[in-house]
Amino acid sequence: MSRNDELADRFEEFADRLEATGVEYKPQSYRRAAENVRAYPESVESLVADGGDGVEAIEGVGEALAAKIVEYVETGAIEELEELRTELPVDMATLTSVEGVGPKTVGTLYDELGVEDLDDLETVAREEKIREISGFGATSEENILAGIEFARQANERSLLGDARPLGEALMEYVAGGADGAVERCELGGSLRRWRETIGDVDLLVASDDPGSVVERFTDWDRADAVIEAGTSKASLRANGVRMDLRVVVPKEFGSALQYFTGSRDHNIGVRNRAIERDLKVNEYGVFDVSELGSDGSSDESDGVSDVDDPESGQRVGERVAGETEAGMYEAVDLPPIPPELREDSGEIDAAAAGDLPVLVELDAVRGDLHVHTDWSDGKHSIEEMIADAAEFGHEYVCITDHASGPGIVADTGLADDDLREQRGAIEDATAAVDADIDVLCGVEANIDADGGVSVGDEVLDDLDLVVASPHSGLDGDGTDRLVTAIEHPHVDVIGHPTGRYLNRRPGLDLDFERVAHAAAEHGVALEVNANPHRLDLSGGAVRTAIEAGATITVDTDAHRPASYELLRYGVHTARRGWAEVDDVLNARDAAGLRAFLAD
Ligand code: DGT
Ligand code: CA
Ligand code: CA
Ligand code: ZN
Repeated sequence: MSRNDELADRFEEFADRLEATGVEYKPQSYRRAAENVRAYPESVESLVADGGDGVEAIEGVGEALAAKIVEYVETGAIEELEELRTELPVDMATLTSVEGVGPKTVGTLYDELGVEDLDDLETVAREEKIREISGFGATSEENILAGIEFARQANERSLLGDARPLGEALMEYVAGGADGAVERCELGGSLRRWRETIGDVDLLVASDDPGSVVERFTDWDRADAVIEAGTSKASLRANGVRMDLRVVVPKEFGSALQYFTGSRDHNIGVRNRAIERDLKVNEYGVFDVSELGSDGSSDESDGVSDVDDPESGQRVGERVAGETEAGMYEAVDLPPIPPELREDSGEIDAAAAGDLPVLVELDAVRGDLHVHTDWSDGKHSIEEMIADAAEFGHEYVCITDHASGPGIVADTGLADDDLREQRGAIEDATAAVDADIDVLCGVEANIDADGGVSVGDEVLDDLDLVVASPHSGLDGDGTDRLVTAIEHPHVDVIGHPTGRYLNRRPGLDLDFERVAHAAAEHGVALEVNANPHRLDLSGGAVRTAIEAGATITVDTDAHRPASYELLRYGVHTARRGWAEVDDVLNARDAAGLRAFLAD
């Protein structure tokens, strides 16, 4: 998380707390400032360093907010926010993570029932006290109770989109130690496998001087607390995320990286292959134990072990690999397996048979087919979104503003007449932007409860591309609904097919195999929405889609130019679904894309 993101989070919390105490208008200006700070291309630190006035260059930041930014950058806290926290001692972020609980509700529940955290909320909901407060009923109480359980599981894990930048910042910092102690440095664990949520961040370092690496790690200025620090291991907490460091000697780096990348079940598969070959695999290396007794124990070591090392018994027999990860796999007669596949879902058999997929790469994606502008709920003009897509390197972009309908914020969705008018505006903007990019004219229509699409046929007929997405009624079985939308003659892409929101709501129940087969049959692409809150389709669903013969598309659903950068989360999610370049619609060139759309 960048400093701008941290500050934006503080401003959002500010807004929530003001709103909870009934303050009007002001919360809106904090939210707007939060959004602009998040999207601002320069870091607030550098703006502050340039002199206090620099931060006022950010839209929506006047004198008062500028002072708070300076205060935050200089002291790491905002006094007024601390006061608000004391006044209303509630766990705002966790409570509002319960679907259906907003800041106002948090304020009311605190005033009426003294609710401070999730446990309190659960207690009063179970005791049926919420329904007695005016404005609440039995239904909202039941919804809250259902939301609590989901929020509880969810709050334990961070989003990939938050943990990844945080992990990368830590890695860069640790690797940048001036004394050259770090020989290699990599992120491991679920972060390296690009899982959609992350329990903790694992950082692995190769060094002959673990002490100085541990010291640098624990000195990180973004750490809120050091949890523990040993001779070659340490843990800290930053932005609510636990981060583990492990330092190993360079010749064991490959085996340690393989081990700490996981998944656990994948590693068990690798270990079993090793046993069949009279080898022993662990975090220290691959060892030939054919000369040893059947229990694999031996006093012999490779010289690395010492009496202080309780694990030294793990370094037994003749060492045959460990320096590189590729060498680890080679020792058990396997090609290297990409981290995204290491989930014990057939990847070892596929690797052994020479059937590993050649996974799609970020660079292969040529365009974004799901982009919003200020015509609906985006924040930037058509022209800006086109120009920035070109700058990002895209060969084409499709403007897909929301059509009006349920689940779309009032007044932001476009009626049929607006869509007709927008077509001309997109053509004008395309002409005005001085960039070599192909612009398609599309829409994001709603999929109604019965699978109908919220835009007239005549308008749909005129558009280059139609994304249809579910935005409301996101519980219960949605299979028929999606299949009906797929069968619609004008629909080209199903956007965020399940409607899930990570850590908030699970989305539609789907017989996804049926959906995937329908999509394959009707030539409709299924989206991997790259927004880190969604990652919808999931990796598992991508795999089902591809096995059914369906095409996927990886899009950002950008509401601002900075969001084009989120594409990587979608691509790695597609890779977790074994996607190859030919499976991905927007990896085709513009002619190939248009041929798909014309079919
Ligand atoms: P997370 O942090 O919950 O998102 O998931 P991971 O996969 O990052 O798990 P973590 O941080 O507990 O451990 C990192 C890797 O280390 C894990 O993927 C596999 C390996 N590992 C950790 N503990 C064990 C263990 O008890 N047995 C085995 N076989 N591997 C382990
Ligand atoms: Ca981890
Ligand atoms: Ca860990
Ligand atoms: Zn959208």
